[in-house]
Amino acid sequence: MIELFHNDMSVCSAKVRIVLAEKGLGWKSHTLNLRAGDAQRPEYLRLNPNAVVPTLVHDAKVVVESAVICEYLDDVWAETPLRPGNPLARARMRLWTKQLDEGVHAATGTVSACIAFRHQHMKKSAEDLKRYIDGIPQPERRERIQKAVEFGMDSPTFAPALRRLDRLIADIERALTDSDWLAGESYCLADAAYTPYMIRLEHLGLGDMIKPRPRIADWTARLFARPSFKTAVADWFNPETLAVFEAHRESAREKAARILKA
Ligand SMILES: N[C@@H](CCC(=O)N[C@@H](CS)C(=O)NCC(=O)O)C(=O)O
Repeated sequence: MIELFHNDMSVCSAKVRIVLAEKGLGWKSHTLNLRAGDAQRPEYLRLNPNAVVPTLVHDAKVVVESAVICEYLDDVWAETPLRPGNPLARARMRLWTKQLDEGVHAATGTVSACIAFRHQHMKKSAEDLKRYIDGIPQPERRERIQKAVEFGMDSPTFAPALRRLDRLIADIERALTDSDWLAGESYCLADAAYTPYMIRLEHLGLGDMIKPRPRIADWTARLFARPSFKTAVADWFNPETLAVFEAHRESAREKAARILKA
């Protein structure tokens, strides 16, 4: 029995749903409303003390951290492998998933909050907003979200996060010179992991980073054409969240163009 505690448009949740879909596994869904602070409720903190989604519960065993969950799924359902068999290709795969955890995910969170999610937070009462921010257990994440809500795209964290993502896109473009997929000739956990981050860039109005780079444009088209993209990502799009992205897309596109040209 597989249960997933997740959120419809969270990138880390989508990453795990893609792996479940690629492996053809059935699972029971428990959705959390992150903006309402569901991940900070005591009953959820008992599963995941980091107050984040996703959390996997497999036969009553709890696994947290999306990269760890994906490897766990690949270990348990090894007959449909999503990690390269070749040790060097597997090392390349892990370098990609490692950098997601070491900066790319935080940069995506910053950019998303500065452009779009702050507008959802700002609808809360001052008291609820304070309770939400104070409830973020990691001081670094707490400060990032606080600044994003207060300053939006003028936050001192916005431009460095945007540049980090632009560097990522350039790195992916280079990597795809040698192979069709991130770690070699077959689709693997690294390709699955980056898929939600690529669609997030488009949602935020940052697709111009991808368009002029032909290999990454082709790679994202192939990622988005996979059946797992429909069932694990697109079918979970939340119309209210999409409307927030849409409302701020043009100003984000303009601001990003100015920052990246400088
Ligand atoms: N390193 C964690 C990061 C998880 C994370 O940051 N999740 C976000 C959504 S993508 C979250 O739950 N945020 C809580 C919130 O917005 O309150 C993982 O990979 O599982």
